[in-house]
Amino acid sequence: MANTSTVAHRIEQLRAEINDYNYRYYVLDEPAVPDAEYDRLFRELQALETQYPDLITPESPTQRVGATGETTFDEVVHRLPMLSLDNAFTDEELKDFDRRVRERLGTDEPVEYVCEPKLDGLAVSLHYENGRLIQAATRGDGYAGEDITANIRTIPSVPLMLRGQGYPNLVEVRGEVYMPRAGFEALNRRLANKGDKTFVNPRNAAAGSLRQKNPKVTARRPLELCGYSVAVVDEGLLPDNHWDCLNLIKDWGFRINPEMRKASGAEECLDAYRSLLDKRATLPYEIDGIVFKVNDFSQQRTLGFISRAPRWAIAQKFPAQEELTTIEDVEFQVGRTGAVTPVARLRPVFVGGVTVSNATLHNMDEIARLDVRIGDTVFVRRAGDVIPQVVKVVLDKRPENARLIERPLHCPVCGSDIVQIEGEVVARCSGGLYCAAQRKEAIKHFASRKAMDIEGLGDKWIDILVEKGMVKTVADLYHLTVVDLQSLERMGEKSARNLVEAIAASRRPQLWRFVYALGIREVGEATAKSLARHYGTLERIAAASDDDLQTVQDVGPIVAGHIQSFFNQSHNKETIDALRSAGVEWQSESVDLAAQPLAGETWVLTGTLSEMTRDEAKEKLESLGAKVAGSVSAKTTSLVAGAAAGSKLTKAESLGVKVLSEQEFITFLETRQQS
Ligand code: 5U1
Repeated sequence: MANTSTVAHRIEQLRAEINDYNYRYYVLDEPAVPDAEYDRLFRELQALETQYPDLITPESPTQRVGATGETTFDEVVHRLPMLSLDNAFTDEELKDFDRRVRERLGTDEPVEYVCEPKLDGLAVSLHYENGRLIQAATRGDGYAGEDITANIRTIPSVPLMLRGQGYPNLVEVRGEVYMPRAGFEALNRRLANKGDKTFVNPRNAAAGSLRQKNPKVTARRPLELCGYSVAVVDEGLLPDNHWDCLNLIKDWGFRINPEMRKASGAEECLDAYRSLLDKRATLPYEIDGIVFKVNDFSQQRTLGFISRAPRWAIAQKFPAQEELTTIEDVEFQVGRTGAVTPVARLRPVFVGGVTVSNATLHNMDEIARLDVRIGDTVFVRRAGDVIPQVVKVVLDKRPENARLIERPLHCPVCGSDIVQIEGEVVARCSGGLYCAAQRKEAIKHFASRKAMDIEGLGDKWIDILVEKGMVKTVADLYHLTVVDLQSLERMGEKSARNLVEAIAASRRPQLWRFVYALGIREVGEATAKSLARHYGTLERIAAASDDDLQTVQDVGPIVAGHIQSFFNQSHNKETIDALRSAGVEWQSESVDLAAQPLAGETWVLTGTLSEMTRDEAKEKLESLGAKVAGSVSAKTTSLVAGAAAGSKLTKAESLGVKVLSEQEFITFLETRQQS
């Protein structure tokens, strides 16, 4: 490229294109180009800017990191204080708030509110002059915060330059910086692998990331910004209500929360609270409540402020996801593969909406990393559907008689030695199937819903059958008689008959279920399906070489090793033979992948299905060769939308993905299964 004006033009073109792709990705949640294409454009821009450094501007998307040096943390006095929010902890408190609002406005009519998720992050203020980001500050004490401009610039969803032309010359946008769950978990894994301290929750991780002096460190942290209000504005007009204002800042390039909605009166606010609470665990970020704001700005002005909080807004809180409790004891449990896991017995505590009295401590390395002892006061965290975790010890509260946790030398169930192979974090009981715990767990796994699906054979019955010596291996299940079962306490004739019938009904499983039921280490449902589809018969899986196994989807060297060692052990071969002799006949599968009607397609299921369960729908699709994914992307072939489908449906529609109602899906399956 010869002359500078052609180069300048190309640079402008690239910046506009990259900014647009960023906007679509971070604000609209609609990626418009594959990552590779984005990277190509970005590298082209970087190369041109390296060649022509005079053409670099601070707003260029290549200049997020380091362009303004180190973070200064200088004091920034807010031109308008950054207020806090009053809280409502009950429905009654929310209704009282709404009643006060109507009294002050002198109206009996329902008031219109905007309901927004309250993100669990940090409030920040961003100043733009002639569209350019000139300063970013933390909330601080509400009156003055700290200058974090260099750090904020590294967050990809923060516009360095506002979009369009219609923005005021001077404007302050406020919002929340937060760390999405997936990024938080990946960051903590990374820190733990390096032996560094991990963060207790995404909020602390976001705060720690913004507190960095070196913006390069912040740039490596997966932060996002969501805008929620406009504060100081010069020479520009804003809409007359909050809802339109949020949509306006979206046009300027800010991400706003896609879950926000309007509500008329307190009852609709409470509906919004309940539906957001239901959705909480499925959101990709953490929220600690919902904020209700009077929509109309003139009504907001009439209502005014009281001390440091507006009278026109309130946050209704969700149950806390972290609480303090004490570790009363630590026990060691033995799993299906002999893994010995320390489990903390806790003083029961209500956290994340349930009462928690146990939490896994994973392994001895984790105990050392947390420096946890019996008697300690700890933070317990339960976010979404995640199992409760001990995330931090409060050292100041450690009692003098706190006891160190020692790994037992012998299995607490069978007394065999516990061994820990060098380089492995997990310690295992060496008792194998001699150990009742391992036998019990292996049988529970074999009978479970996703494996052989033996209805009525719950964990309690398996415990009893193993303890009484009636079942030693999974094959013994198929020899149980009604008379045997009736001898058990609280097992009537009808239940015994039902159970024998349920066991008999499991005799012809699909191959993948049988492979999964065998309990081979690290062979989960998806890997079992891949193996069954790839090899078609159990004999072929058992005979496959290490290299060949690694050509199967999801199978790497470790899993291939586990599969081979499983089939090489004589007691496993004996169990498979015994199952065959007991009449269990697993079904071979077609291995002609290309012949499967949905081969190469990716489907997503969302909403509530009424005619079948999600698992049944997934199984049907997979049996036709489709992959079933958990989220919608440009790669999705079709989406099945059941009742009350939400954001996945919206995303699929915006990406032009084919959408089928449940009825259309059933018709589709019928035609496919006939053909
Ligand atoms: N979504 C949202 N979070 N949040 C926090 N809106 C919002 N508004 C706030 C705060 C502190 O304050 C204004 C109502 C003043």
